[in-house]
Amino acid sequence: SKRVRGAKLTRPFIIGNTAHVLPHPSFPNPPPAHTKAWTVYVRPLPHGPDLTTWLKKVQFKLHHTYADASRTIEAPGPFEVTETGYGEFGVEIRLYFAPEAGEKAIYREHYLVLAPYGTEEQKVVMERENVVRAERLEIVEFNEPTMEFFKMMVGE
Ligand code: SLL
Repeated sequence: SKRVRGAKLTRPFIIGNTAHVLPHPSFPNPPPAHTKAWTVYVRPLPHGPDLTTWLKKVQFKLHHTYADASRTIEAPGPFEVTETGYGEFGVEIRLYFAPEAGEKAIYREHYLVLAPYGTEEQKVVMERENVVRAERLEIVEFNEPTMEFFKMMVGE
């Protein structure tokens, strides 16, 4: 499809993880060496629009110590992986776009944060509530989008 010259579409999204210390009621009978449960995710902003107009598939590549280290989540998601384990590592994340975009997948890395961080006060709250959350805002840019994709995105 023809490209819209000079146009640029940008879309924000969140990449992050939550983590809990085990034992935890939501994660019964973890393997004995596992001390944490976590979820890594690609999400819309709070109250933000759904991502699935442009995001069709997310591949999360976990540490090789996991069976089936490559986890693929198709739209409509949720684009997340929940696991238990014992250590932090970088999750390799590939975002696959709507075919109309005519764009290759993009790559991001998210290093899992499993331990409380920040100020002493922040750490105390994380420990007390037994939840660590580490998120960052990401942006995807579509430069000179195809006409077809431009119409989909503007009409969303
Ligand atoms: C560390 N460099 O040792 C890191 C590696 C790997 C974490 C962490 C696997 C769990 C399973 C798991 O937690 N791997 O056995 O399925 O801190």
